[in-house]
Amino acid sequence: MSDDCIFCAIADGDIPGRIVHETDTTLAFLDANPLAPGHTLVIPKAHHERLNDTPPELAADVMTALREVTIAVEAAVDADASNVAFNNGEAAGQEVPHLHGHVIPRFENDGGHPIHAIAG
Ligand code: D5M
Repeated sequence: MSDDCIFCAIADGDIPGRIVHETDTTLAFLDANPLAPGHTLVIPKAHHERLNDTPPELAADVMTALREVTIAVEAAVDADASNVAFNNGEAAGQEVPHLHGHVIPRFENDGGHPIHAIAG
């Protein structure tokens, strides 16, 4: 838990999140500013700012959760594909300093390039 971290607050149940998946070490919830229907974030429950300072076993847990969430979200919104991405550090566009992977559903001919939108 890190004071003033909005994603820690969601993980602790102190502020609401639209939670779609949970394991002992990870949580997934809908993005508050979705770039596509079903845009979901996957976080470690423990506070780590970015991939570089996340313990390898926990990073593996996040990747496993990302895979499960990607499969479920694509099915839920009938997507054709998805962008699965991290903004890893402020200069790379990371706005919330608690590691999170984006799952952004994509559709044939959707005309968007959300990987650019999340990278700021
Ligand atoms: O992405 C940060 C993402 O976090 C951005 O897509 C909005 C989302 N966000 C911010 N606050 C919330 C809350 N409270 N619930 C759900 N989603 C939220 P980044 O990669 O850091 O630019």
